[in-house]
Amino acid sequence: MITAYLLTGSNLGNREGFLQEACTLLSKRAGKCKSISSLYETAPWGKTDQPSFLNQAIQLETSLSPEELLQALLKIELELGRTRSEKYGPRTIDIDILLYGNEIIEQPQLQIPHPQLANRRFALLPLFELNPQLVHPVTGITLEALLDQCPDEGLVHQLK
Ligand code: PH2
Ligand code: MG
Ligand code: MG
Repeated sequence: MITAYLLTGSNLGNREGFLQEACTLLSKRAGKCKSISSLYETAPWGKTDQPSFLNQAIQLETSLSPEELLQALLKIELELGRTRSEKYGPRTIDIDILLYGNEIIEQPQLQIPHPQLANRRFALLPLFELNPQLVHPVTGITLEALLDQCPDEGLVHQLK
């Protein structure tokens, strides 16, 4: 069993409903959701002229390989109405792998840790809520220091 950390996000339709559905489907197909962060209302990052996001981090205990996990996430995204048109554009659901144990994976379709993790306060804060002890597997920098150094000044508001 490996502990992976995922980030779900939605900025279209019933955002909270999509995040909940994603959790339900993850529990059925990908492993056990050991802990789930608060919901965070977050300013859109990368492409700012779109609705704000709800984001949530999930600690998942999984026996799937990273590639199997990615395939399971993509399938859930499709089932929840995800379409891909523009980079960083609006979506009903996005499920990203932030960390998979301490593994480092550099493939065209799969990069772990998530390559933008250190640049995204909307990912770092929910992750910090779940496990403040985490260390970035590539740089060895603690999550706390990553948050201190994070250049992203977008709003990240903890809801519930
Ligand atoms: N995801 C993106 C692009 N921008 N902004 C926020 N606040 N939250 C996201 O999950 C997000 C984003 C691409 O995956
Ligand atoms: Mg994403
Ligand atoms: Mg994604």
